[in-house]
Amino acid sequence: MAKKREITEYTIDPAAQKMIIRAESMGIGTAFSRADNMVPCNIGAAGMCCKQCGMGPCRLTKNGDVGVCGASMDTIQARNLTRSIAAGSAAHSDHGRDMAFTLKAVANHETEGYTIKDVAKLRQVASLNNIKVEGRSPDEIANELADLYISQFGQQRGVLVPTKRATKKRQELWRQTGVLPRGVDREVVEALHRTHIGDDQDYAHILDHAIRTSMADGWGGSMIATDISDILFGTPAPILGQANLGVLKTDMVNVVVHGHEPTLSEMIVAATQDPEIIEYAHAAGAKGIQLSGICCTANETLMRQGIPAAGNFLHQELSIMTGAVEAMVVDVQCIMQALVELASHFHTKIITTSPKVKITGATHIEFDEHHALTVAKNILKVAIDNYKNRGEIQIPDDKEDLIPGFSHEYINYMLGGSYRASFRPLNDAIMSGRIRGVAAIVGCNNPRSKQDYLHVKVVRELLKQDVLVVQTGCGAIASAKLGLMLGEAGLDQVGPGLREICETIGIPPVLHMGSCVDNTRILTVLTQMAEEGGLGDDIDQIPAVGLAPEWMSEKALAIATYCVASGAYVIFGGQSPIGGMPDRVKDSDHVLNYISEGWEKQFGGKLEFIPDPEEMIKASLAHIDKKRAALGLPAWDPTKFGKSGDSRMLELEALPLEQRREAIYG
Ligand code: NFS
Repeated sequence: MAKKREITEYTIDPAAQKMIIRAESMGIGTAFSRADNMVPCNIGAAGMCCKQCGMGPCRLTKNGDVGVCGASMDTIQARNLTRSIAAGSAAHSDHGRDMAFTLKAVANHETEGYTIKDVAKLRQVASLNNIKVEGRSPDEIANELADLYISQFGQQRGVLVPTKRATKKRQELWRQTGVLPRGVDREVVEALHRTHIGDDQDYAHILDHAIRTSMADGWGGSMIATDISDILFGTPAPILGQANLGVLKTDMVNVVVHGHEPTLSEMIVAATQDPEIIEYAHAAGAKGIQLSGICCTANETLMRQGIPAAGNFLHQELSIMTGAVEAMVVDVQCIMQALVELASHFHTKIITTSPKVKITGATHIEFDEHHALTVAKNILKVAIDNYKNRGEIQIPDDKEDLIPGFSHEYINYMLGGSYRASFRPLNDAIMSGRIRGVAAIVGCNNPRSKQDYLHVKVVRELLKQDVLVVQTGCGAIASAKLGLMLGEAGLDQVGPGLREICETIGIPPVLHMGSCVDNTRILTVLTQMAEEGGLGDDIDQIPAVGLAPEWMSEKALAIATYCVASGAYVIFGGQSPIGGMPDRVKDSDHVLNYISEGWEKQFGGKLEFIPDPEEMIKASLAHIDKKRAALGLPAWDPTKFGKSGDSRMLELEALPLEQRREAIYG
């Protein structure tokens, strides 16, 4: 039975609540109301339905049921999960491929508007890949690097080159378990082949290929995407930004960029600064152009340019509900088809730009890197021309400042400065127990759970327990909207040991590390922590955990799987897509157990689905403490720390002079 939830059950974000109320008063549906009306199929939701061929769909609902071809529950669940992981890996990796083509075109001066912004990163990445840098121009280096990276997608034999950045031990483990990815496309194609009717039928064997497919993403396409984005647009470093719908402006042309690939959004950023465009906006009666982002496009432009984020996944419709958006410009991934119908109630133009993504009823202005700046300017002119059509607007005033931009290079630098950049201080802080462990809290919003609630609940609780939090994707925007990413703003809510570290280094307790493809930055940080020493010799020994409390996309499943392959314990909230119905159907939990215990035996990492946030937090802390104990580190003790840093300074300042001297000099 469909059940309508209260507004406060939809989201904890006050800006979102206001826009949902507006939608309801206008009789407009949103993902929240559609989720209420759409009762999910419980058999499909548990991964117990196979629709891979025309003899079905086969729904296995009783003990011993098999499909028409004889496929067992285990095989069907393994196929379903593997296909999702293949789709997620394909999406990230195709993004990486486009970045590689753009790098090639930039190196050959075939593009308009792009340059190689970060030559230092180009040289560093080239050196990592044994490409000669001495005595060569950036274009020459970029040409060779682009060729190498383009070749990774169609490579048939050998090993993807980014896998060589893992620890030696991990590479050896991958070799022994036979999961080293050979080529990005090859692994995705093989995943689809193996899960076709009548192919691979041993569920463990299918799932081990799911590992290899996901690695083609994390240690392949996504890592390539991050490398090239940094080379072309600059490696992120801390910068001031803002987040939430309050960033939209009443007296400016609001253009919202939504999707994933920074090639388009970076050029739109550049075009907004063009005098001709600014003049065009003034002539239309606007004070200028206010650019903001949604989803990972928001993260890309926020991290590098400080362009404000209008919100995360569930804000795409809500930003249009303000009535103040002249154009929403989208490229690929996480774009709801509902946008066009929703926009028809307002003046907003939905502009698709990718040759891969068209939406019926949207305006298509195809993006082409060879004329990037011209296309970006044309898009902005369409938005400006639309300013006069604005009706009644309602922009919530909710917004928060934040400091994003914590690339792995910057984290390394901030810990030791230019001359002794190193992960040593972070490792030391974990070893001493000031920092209990590290949690990467990432992933989507899902309208089936209260927007941002699980993200923020888990983040807040782990911070209190001295766990340093790093974030990407829509999870990062959730914390940004709540003000947890601004220097000392969140520090009164964190444990004493973690507070000391944040005060000493001058960082927020929650570090924004970028978009979802930038989860590869987290792999890099963990690898460098392992190599630094003191925390074991591989990722699976580090007191760390990965969480995606509100996941919904297949990309999230791909990320989870490559993190497991890398040795991480990954916890997802919500429902498992292969959860089975162990209470009703005996043995419908083999796959669920295999991706947990089975993968842990092989890779030291595991994937689990834990819907209850309290249990999620408990499991995270138990894992962190177990890893601390295995390393022989002191058990976490919150009473030991907090007597240094800013809090100690404040205490001393409050003392009379004599006592202060006494306290300092003894
Ligand atoms: Ni990630 Fe980015 Fe957000 Fe989920 Fe979608 S935007 S790639 S998939 S919804 S975190």
